[in-house]
Amino acid sequence: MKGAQILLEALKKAGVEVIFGYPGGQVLPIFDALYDFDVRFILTRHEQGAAHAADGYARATGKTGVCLTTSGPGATNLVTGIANAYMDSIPMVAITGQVGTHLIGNDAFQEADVTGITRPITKHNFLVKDVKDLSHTIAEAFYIASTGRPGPVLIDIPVDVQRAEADFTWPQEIKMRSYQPTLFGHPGQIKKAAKLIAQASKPIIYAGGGVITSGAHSVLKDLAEKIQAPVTTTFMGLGGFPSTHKLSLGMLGMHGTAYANHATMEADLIIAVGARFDDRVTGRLDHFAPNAKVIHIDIDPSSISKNVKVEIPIVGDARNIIGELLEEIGNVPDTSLWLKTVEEWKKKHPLKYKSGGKLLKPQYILEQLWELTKGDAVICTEVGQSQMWACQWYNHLYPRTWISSGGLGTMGFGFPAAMGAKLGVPEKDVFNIAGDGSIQMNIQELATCVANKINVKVLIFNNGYLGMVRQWQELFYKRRYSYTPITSPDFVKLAESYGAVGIRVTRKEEVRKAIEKAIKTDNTVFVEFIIEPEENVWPMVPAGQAINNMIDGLA
Ligand SMILES: Cc1ncc(C[n+]2csc(CCOP(=O)(O)OP(=O)(O)O)c2C)c(N)n1
Repeated sequence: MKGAQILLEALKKAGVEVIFGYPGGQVLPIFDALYDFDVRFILTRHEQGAAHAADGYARATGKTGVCLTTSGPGATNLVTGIANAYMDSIPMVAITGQVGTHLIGNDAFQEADVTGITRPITKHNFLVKDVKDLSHTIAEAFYIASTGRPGPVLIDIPVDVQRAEADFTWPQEIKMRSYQPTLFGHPGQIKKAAKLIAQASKPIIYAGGGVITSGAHSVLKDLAEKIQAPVTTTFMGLGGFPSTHKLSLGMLGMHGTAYANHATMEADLIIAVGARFDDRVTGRLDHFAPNAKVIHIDIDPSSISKNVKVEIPIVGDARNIIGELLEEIGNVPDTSLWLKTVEEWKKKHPLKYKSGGKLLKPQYILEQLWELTKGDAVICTEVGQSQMWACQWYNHLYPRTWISSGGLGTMGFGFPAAMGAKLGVPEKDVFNIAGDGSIQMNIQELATCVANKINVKVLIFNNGYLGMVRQWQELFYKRRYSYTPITSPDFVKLAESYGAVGIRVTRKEEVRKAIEKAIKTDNTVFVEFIIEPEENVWPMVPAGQAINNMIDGLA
């Protein structure tokens, strides 16, 4: 077989159902092979869209997302999408064409050193120089991307390798001496953890994206209920524990709930599961949770004690380890007083916003969206205030229904990610919550949606500003709104010009009807809500402060 055919056969063996990408000179042999190959190919309108769509597909399904582009600019246009997947530990295989092997290093037309460029933002990358290595490399790439702490893997394939011939082989099993993720917890550590849990009086569970990745949501609930510990999730962990549960504290950190932040700071034991103590969560590190001992369950040993010193690390898969812990725990702590204190915080510092007034409130829109979907939809977002309101004002109940750029905070992620998610779970309603700034970053994907009948519902919260930056300027730069007011096209006409549907909403009474119409419409829909321009996200922990040092403009 030719290299290009080997690639496609290998993708099929790896279970790939959909590829997002864009053609060009150095992938012509692959596109020629694709012409009559039985796999769904989605031609995006920008390579960045392809990377984010593969990422959204992966988050919605748990499978590895795949994108394919040409060399040079095609490959460099993937960079943000790869970095985004890397920061959020999303399994992705990115395939790029490369100039012929004899030209590499020559500054050839559309040559870019993409393995060099992506080394710090991939879990691993490969340059395939011999067609005989191709199928095995692809098998390894999928194995690396999807196991351990998942992440993006890039395979760069020179055009002559795509044309060269070799036998197709597919390994039954991948074994790599240098890469063997630990799956089960060390029994000694599990015992120690169970003991510490029994002695705690103010425990909390701090659950991150690893809960979603490992499918630990149901055992996590068992653990929380067994030891009667409140649960706070990170941004990446939303949906890992139902936010309507009595023990739920919602999200912690910079825009977390006040009660999650107070509980974290007061806790005497933090059970961290698949979370990495990033700065948006910890705030000022030397003030973080001063009285807490920490049990840290994580599949990636390099994240243990990286930011916060840990008493009991347990390396392995979160679902396995929680299962092991559940078996080991005999005595459970008495947390009744602690839960009472938490309830008081919840009563004293609920999430709130000022309703009334003429202008639309974004929080109200999200409450209506929740009422209409009851947590069953997939909620994707762009980045900014609208993203934070979507964390706070929509109840996240199920894993893989929250798709948002956490670590990198990439404006322009949500729309293509929603497209990928909808292809992965077509039976679900998929929404993208967008600011008027972010949506303009990958708006070209409207054409991809319409051409492929991918019906995503984009709710644009139009405040006329790059709102989150404006909020910081308001609070910390004396309201000097330097280049944050932003104009937009007529989103309704724009959607219509692409063959999609556009709706504009200015009044509260229209909100519910508009969302209902969007859900019923068998097409991509842009719903533009003209919202209060200077609404802020509260509470907020100013950068560099301890997380119980919150400001709340409504207090
Ligand atoms: C690609 C990219 N560029 C810049 C930023 C910095 N940034 C963070 S939030 C934000 C404003 C987002 O504005 P908008 O999309 O209108 O959403 P809003 O905050 O108003 O809800 C900006 C510019 C970013 N996160 N990503």
